[in-house]
Amino acid sequence: MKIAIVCYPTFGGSGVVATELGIALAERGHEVHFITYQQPVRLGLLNNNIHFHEVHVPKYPLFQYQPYELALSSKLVDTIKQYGIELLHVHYAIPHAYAGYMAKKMLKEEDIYIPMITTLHGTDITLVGKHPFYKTAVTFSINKSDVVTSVSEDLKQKTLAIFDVESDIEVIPNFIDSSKYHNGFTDCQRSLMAKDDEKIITHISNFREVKRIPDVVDIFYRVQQKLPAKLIMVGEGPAKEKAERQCERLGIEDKVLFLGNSNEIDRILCFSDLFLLPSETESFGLAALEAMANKVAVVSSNTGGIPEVNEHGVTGFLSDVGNVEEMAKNALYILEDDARLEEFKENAFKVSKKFQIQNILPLYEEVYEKAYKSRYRNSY
Ligand code: GMT
Repeated sequence: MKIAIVCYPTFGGSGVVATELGIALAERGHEVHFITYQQPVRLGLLNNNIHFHEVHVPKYPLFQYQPYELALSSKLVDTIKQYGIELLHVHYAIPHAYAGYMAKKMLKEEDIYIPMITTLHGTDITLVGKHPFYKTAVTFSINKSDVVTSVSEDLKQKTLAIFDVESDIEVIPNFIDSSKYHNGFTDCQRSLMAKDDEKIITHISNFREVKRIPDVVDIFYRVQQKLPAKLIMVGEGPAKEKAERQCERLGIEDKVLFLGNSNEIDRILCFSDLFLLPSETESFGLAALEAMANKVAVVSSNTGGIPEVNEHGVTGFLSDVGNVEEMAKNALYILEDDARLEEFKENAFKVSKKFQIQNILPLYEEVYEKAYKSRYRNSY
């Protein structure tokens, strides 16, 4: 099938999922066209089955805001026509589903019927999407999608509660491709990061407020008072600088490494013992799943879809948002006994297998088939 994928090309979870999905579809023989404003960061080399089309938004002095949706929908129409694309899959409702619907409408004028799948990822619903300034348009674009998928049951329920959704929502969880994680790197050099007796705790995110970065530092501060440990912070975002200052204030700056964005998170997770995800809201928690696939136990909040990934007492522990005292206690419980730590790590790995790409990809292919078959009956 010829599939166009629209996503954010950045390090955010939705962009990562869209990119990995596109790569996997291409490996299965589909022709995949990424359409976005920049080559997705997780996308490596392009080939016969993987194409990238950049959306350009020309600057004009009159515009206070560049009309990205307009440029995107034009690009979609042109690319779909040029390559005979059969299906459009947009990741993150805002503004992709809206632009996708416009493209679908324009193409219909030329008797081209293209089904649109919208995958909801989280903040497009729980934070941004429900804002009264966006809600009407987001509801409209969800209802005009031919298939709507959400990355967790929790996100599905929240979408149904917040929006007046007429269409059914299929839950297709996020996935990992563990063939990409070797975990036996000959260069998994833990000694570069920490001393032998130190445990390594990791956090990976885009350092936005919703991730509760101060809680990550606070939990680590409590843990390192009881056992030798290092904290590795991976990612960039608005909350990073404040976290650096918080570490200085607490006098733990020599125990915390801020690595910035990385395309090699498996190398970092390879020497990590514990992953922290104390988020305010999290529709799924892809970073936690990636940690688990690399045999890393998880201490997290119990918000949103995280309980669908991190199993309490099995792969790690879950606490109420903001309960840093309990999260630190749970982290210590896992870390202070080597045999117990090993058990949590193994469990994390085992549970992550449920989310193997081989199990999830056919679910997407199924909805593609369904949407394609009913393309003439779709909503316009
Ligand atoms: O919050 C992020 O890390 C980025 C955001 C995005 O849309 O790029 O992530 C959301 O989508 C991910 C992939 O489906 C989920 O794993 C994250 O839980 C979700 N983030 C939130 O709900 C806050």
